[in-house]
Amino acid sequence: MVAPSRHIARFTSTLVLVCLMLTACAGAATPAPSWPADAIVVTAKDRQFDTKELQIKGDSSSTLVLINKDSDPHNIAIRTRSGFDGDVLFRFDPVSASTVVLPLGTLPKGNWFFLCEVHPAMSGTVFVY
Ligand SMILES: [Cu+2]
Repeated sequence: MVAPSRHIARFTSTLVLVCLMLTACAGAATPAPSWPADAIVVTAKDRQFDTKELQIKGDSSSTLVLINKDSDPHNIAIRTRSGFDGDVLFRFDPVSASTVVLPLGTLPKGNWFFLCEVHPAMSGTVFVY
């Protein structure tokens, strides 16, 4: 028969061990992405963007969020002309089935164009005001 004090000691050490394991697991988990309330959020699903027009404040740097729900890779490139013409104002490499949060920087005011470089039919206009 184990003395009650040894019982408590064993229970306490087991509890400490479980807590340490839980802490280690929580630390290893990838945190859910978060973004500012005024971020430009675009969702890609079934090879379509959920918007054809992005309205972006030109005076301050803003944040772009792409939520890609497809296993297909998608990205967003902002260019001064439609398709692959004109200058690139912003782009990032395509991602699959994930959410990316990126600083847009300060874009020049004007009417621009965006597209997915993998699926150019996924496109729209950008209004920087
Ligand atoms: Cu795409």
